[in-house]
Amino acid sequence: MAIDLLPERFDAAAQRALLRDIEDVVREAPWYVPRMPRTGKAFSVRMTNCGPLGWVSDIDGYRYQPLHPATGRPWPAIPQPLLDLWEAVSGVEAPPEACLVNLYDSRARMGLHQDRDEATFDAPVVSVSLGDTAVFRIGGTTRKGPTRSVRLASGDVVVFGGEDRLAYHGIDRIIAGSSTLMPDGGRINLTLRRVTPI
Ligand code: MD3
Ligand code: FE
Repeated sequence: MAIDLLPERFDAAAQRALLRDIEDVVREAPWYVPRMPRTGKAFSVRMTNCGPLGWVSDIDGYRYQPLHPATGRPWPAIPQPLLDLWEAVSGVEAPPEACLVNLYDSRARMGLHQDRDEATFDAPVVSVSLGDTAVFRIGGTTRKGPTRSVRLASGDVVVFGGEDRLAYHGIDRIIAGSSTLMPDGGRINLTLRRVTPI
């Protein structure tokens, strides 16, 4: 499987519908500021989640939990278009358990990292980009070694599985003004994941 890029998997109308679904999620589960473990330094990205489990990061560490860290309420359900996408592209029978929602303004970045807080790496991570184009970087499974740069535009879907499930990756920058989907600009990325073994 490795990396499967599906350009504009969501057309303009589907992007607007998905953005409305995410606005509903954010009303129930407001954006929070993730912080680095130990140092407490704030991320430049704002986050929320939907699904049974949500990824959170604070001074105590990274983890998945069933409740919003600020409201104490369960995360809202994953919107149906995302469940349909997972069924179509993941190759996994079981539904996703977590959908992390990342919000980037034009200055936000995400440093090179691996996603390894899940108890299983068998299922792929499925990513959906909305709004301004991101300059995404992906390398191999060690921090050193070559990387390549890929632009992720609104409506693009990427499936990261197989040997690339543990690839180092990050967001170098956001290209301001590259999309009109979000009234104030910026980018939203959705990542669908399995957290526990199937
Ligand atoms: C490759 N998000 O939430 S999505 C993250 O655009 C994250 O917000 C970025 O990295 C974003 O952890 C990149 C693409 C992505 C997501 C997960 C991956 C690529 C991945 C997991 C393994 C390999
Ligand atoms: Fe990641």
